[in-house]
Amino acid sequence: MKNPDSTYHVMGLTRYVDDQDFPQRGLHCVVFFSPVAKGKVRKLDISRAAEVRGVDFILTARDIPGENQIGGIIEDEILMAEDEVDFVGMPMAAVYGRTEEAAREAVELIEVDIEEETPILDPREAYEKNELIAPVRTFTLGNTEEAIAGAAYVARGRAESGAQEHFYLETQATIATPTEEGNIFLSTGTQAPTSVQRCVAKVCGYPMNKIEVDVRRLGGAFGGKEDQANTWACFAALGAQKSGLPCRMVLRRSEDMLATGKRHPYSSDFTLALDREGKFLAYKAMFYQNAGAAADLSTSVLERTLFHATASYYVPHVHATAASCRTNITPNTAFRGFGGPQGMFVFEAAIREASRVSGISVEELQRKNLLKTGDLLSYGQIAENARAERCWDRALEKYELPKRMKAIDNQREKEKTSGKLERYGRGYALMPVCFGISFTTTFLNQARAHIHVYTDGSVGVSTGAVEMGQGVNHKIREIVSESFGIDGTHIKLESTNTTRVSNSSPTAASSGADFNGAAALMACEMIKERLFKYMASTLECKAEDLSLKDGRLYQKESPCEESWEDVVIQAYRARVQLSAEAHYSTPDLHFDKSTEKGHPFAYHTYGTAYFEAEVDRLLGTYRVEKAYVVHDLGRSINPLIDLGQVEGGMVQGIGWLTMEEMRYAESGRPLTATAGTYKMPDISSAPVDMKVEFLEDAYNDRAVKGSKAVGEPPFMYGIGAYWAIKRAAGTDFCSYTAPLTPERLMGETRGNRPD
Ligand code: QUE
Ligand code: MOS
Repeated sequence: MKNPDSTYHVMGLTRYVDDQDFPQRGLHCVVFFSPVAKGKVRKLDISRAAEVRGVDFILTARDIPGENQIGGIIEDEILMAEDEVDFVGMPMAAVYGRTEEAAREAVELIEVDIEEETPILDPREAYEKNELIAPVRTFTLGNTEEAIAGAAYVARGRAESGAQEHFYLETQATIATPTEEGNIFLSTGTQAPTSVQRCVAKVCGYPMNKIEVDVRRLGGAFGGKEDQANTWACFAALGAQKSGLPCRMVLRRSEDMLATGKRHPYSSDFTLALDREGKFLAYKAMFYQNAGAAADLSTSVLERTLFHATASYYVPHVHATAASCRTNITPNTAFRGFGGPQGMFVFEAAIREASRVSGISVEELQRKNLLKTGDLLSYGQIAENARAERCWDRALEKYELPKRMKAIDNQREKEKTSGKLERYGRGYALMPVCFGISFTTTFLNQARAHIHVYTDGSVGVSTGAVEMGQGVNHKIREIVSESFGIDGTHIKLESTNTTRVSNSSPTAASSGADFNGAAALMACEMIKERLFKYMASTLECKAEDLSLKDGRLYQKESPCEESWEDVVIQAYRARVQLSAEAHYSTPDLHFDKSTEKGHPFAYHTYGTAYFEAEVDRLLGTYRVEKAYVVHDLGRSINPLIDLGQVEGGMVQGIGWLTMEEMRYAESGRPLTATAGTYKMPDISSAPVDMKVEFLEDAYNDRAVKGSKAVGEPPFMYGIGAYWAIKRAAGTDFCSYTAPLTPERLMGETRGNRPD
């Protein structure tokens, strides 16, 4: 079934937050950001700004009626600075004007005097100074030291991965409208409507029931609107609360890039021990996460790094420690993969180092150690129905990879023997992915759906899922359409609204369709059961014999007189309830943080990607030419949507490790916080030749209708592109540092390590 959203997107008819009509009398909020990364606030003078024509009022920390506190997991983040500033881009004051221009003019006139202190930018330095967001965590399995002592080869090294800007097309945006009795309605761009509701209530000093959050759709999010939408919703709400007028808060691109958190940079140490045949024996790792100035979701991100520390491989002895380190940059946040990519990147680096010290090829090490069904993971869960080997082997066969790899190896051999380097070098890499599906915070694995069948047979569906371009609404439409046996055009996906579906988890962790789709299916079943019971009584047949298909009622295999619409109106007249609410919670999940063991994931998603890259060794430029993937999606609910997720995720992953570089001056000021200074991957950086096969015969009995979650896992394929480029340049074993920008690659080919 075609996703109707695609038509509206292409025609430019889709409406985002700032496309709504905004009343002329409404206020526009513009925030004043700290220009300093760390220091004591001596003076914050808003007097000149307040005199600007068209400015109604300016709020600072002490004007907040509720709490100046927006921390979600840990209460360590304030909305506006008080006596100190912790990062460049920290909100210090909010100006509310009759026009955006007036508010911007006023912001320029705010004066601050900040006693500057030396900021901490490096997570290792923060760790040394004991600047930790939370106590370190360690996952252990077996006896690592003993295994390392008895190993044939031991590889040691260090790996670095960088930040990543989400670059959602729609910047952070909220319109807050006061309704009666001081209540506030927020139309906002968030992945977590309940989180916005809770946060705004706290800052406004209200109970949650006075705040209604409504989300139609987002123009992209990628994790960047999970916790970080709260801040901007609070500013809009505060303005509406104080003035009684609608209030609009929409960030400019440069403000968004300056003030919102990114993917966490990591600096990591690894030790990988193997036996003579190349079997992994033990893995030791220490991860230093650059959390930024406050916790945000960092501790959960850190946890996922540990869950994915050994990537797609079985390692019998593991000792992985991770520290969330407080620094003076924007609090970093969720970003597709949520710490998983950072962990897996380090392990893939360890494999390269292991290949260097053992002389065993990277691909042999990878294939030999892939997870198998029954393998025990460091966190106590056993890999069930592991499809790592199936995906790998299928990729080799389907894309004739041994032949391809051989041809590239031959060029390299020729260069080695002749001692003459060609200008253009080619390289390949395989990247297996295994990603655990579920929120690792167990209680978040729940969702609700509310379905109305109207008397004309049309259907309205509300869930806690937020549509952000990933197609979750359409997947749910497909599920409802199949269950009721009616065409998708009769089914409307309502906005995500906290008054219709409450206490929703963020749409995150790749599980929006899993949970909300399952809840929607349950609600459909409840309504169907009532309809069949009633129709069985009028038709004098058994309810079990009735079904709905092609817009019609069926008794056993034969169509009845009654269409779907007839059934609905007859049931209504017989006073049958035509609405249902259902609650889904993922079964069998548990995790004990005191032992770091349990069963945190409903299942794992697997896949393998093969990359070929070409490097111009003279210029340091490169192209990722081929990306061939075999991905396990279970039984896809909508293959076209899933294909888009796999391709898009992969390109985003390539961007993270190759061209996207967030740089900071020593003062802590970001140097690349504009669209003009930060290089995003685009259509021309996508692999020219991209092929994706979904693993066949791959039904998954742990998610709705046999499907598998798709959002995050493909991101990590991008790691393979990094290694393909390095091999093409002949620097595969030289400095495991990302992003691999052309200038870094040049440095590496010249033998100097820029880092
Ligand atoms: C992927 C994940 C998680 C996630 C987001 C992802 C995850 C998780 C959370 C989380 C935890 C606590 C919160 C919250 C979200 O988010 O595992 O809002 O308060 O626990 O993209 O795996
Ligand atoms: Mo998350 S990184 O919002 O799935």
